[in-house]
Amino acid sequence: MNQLVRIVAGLVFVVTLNACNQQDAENTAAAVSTETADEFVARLNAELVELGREREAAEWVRSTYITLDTAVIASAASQKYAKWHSDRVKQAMQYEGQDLDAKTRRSIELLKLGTSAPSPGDAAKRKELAEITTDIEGMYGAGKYCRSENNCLSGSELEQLMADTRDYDELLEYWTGWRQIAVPMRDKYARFVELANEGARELGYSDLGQMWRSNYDMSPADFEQESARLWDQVEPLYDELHCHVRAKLGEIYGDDRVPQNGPIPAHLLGNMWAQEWAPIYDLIEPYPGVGDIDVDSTLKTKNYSPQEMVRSAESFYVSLGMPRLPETFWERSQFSKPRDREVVCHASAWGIDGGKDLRIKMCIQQTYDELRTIYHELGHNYYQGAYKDQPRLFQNGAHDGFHEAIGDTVTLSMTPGYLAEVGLVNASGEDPRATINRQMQMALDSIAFLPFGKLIDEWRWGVFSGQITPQNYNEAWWDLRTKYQGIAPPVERSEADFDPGAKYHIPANVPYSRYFLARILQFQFQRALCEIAGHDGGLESCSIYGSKAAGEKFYAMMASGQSEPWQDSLEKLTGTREMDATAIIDYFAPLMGYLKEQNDGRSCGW
Ligand code: X8Z
Ligand code: ZN
Repeated sequence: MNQLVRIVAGLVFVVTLNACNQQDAENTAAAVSTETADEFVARLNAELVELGREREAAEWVRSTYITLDTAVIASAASQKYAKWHSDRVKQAMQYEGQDLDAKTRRSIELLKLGTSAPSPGDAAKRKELAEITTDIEGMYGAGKYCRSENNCLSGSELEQLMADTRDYDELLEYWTGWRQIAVPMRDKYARFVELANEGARELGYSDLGQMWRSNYDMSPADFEQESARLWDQVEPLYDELHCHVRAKLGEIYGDDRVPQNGPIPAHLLGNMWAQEWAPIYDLIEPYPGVGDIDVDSTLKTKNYSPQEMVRSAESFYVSLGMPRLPETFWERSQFSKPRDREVVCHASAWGIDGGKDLRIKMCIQQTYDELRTIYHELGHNYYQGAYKDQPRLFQNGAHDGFHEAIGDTVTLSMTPGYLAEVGLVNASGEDPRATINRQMQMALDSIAFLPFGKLIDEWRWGVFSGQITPQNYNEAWWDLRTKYQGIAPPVERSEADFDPGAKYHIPANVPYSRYFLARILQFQFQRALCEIAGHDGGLESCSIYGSKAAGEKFYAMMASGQSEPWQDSLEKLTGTREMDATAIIDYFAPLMGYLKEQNDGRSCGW
């Protein structure tokens, strides 16, 4: 049997492929009582190695070829893993209360947490859950909005149009059009919640949200507080950015469409979900034309191929002393959207065969946004490669936010200096106005993202705990969107809609707090790495490109995987055991000065 840790859009879950049939699992179950806990853990790790291949192959084929048949294959593989998981968690209970070695105890705890959708023990329910999860992710992947009979747009095409279009009504059409794909998911999602909650309760959690919050080496209640604390730290940055962007959009679309004392219409921010706003940089650019940061046009003029864009990211990691990607990465990855079939375009990185068979799955377009996503995805692949010698149960990020933060950290080093060095922009001289321009471009992604990153799981925590019910799914969603992001739906929504389902991570059931944590950790990592690299000057001007010393320390942390509490890993790299937003605050200090000046006299808030 063999196990794989797969990261799908950042989702890291222990995926097992059962080479043995149910009979085998039961036979082994009968034999466990004589096993010591250490022997049991050794067996789990060995079984996981064995289990991996079939499930991973099924998942890969399903994601790169969405058909009825691949749904059958993927859901069968998922059921096998779920059965193995329930059996082994039950067996593990016999070690409760025993005095165990710390690594053994951790392994057993991680076994329990090794799925984001635990199945009930009942076989019929297990089947139902596997079919629903496969089905709704497929509905998302194959989702389309048809403007007319022969003119249908896929999710990634609509995403690009949201980034490129500035016309209010056209944007509205794409925004509402895409959300139609989620309507049929509503009932299935409600049933998914019931089943996965039942699975979580069988594992001893009060609901699935509590189980998700248990994966951070602290109590679920402490984690909730921790994420609230981090949000409090960064909220003032967001408020300034929101205020300024709203004013600019008001100038463009008119104050009747963008009221200057209320939330921003959600379709005007350059992104289908208003989660990252860099595409509207052209509308917000503080000093027009100062400093060349137009990577999009270089990619187009030089006609970069998807492979060349990926090579550029690989070269960055190699410059830190990390290995080249294996030849099989180039043979087996999906870089472009196939013309003849449906695929899940949402970017993901795969560490198949315990990190020996690395792949990405993307539908790469020639844009700077996509280039940064590639650097992000390779962060996952390099992490997977770095911890490949750990036992399977430890082959994971220190916590899931670490997994997201590796590539995010690297993107901070894509400074104008770096981009000029690799020929993606022209070299520009020192000009403080160029710094503000670049910071604005970055803040439109990094800072704009923070409330979104926070609220997605807050909605799900409410859904899983029963505080949010199917009768108010959509209303609760928009309440959180308005509370945190200060945005509002541009047309009336109702409970006939299911807007959460139009965001990939909901139908794909990928926990989202990881991205919120990563957007804070990346700056903390960067501060530590820049110090090691001997950077002189403000954090915003630091690129660790070419620093073997920084790379070595980074890779050492990555190689630990999830073998120790994340606080230990963080301390080794940064000298502190706490996640902390002061680095992001320091980083954007120059921009904050500019924003405060601009917002002077405006009335902010919504
Ligand atoms: O899902 C992703 C990555 C895959 S791990 C492309 N991200 C989140 C999203 O797209 O919503 C990266 C940023 C946040
Ligand atoms: Zn990711």
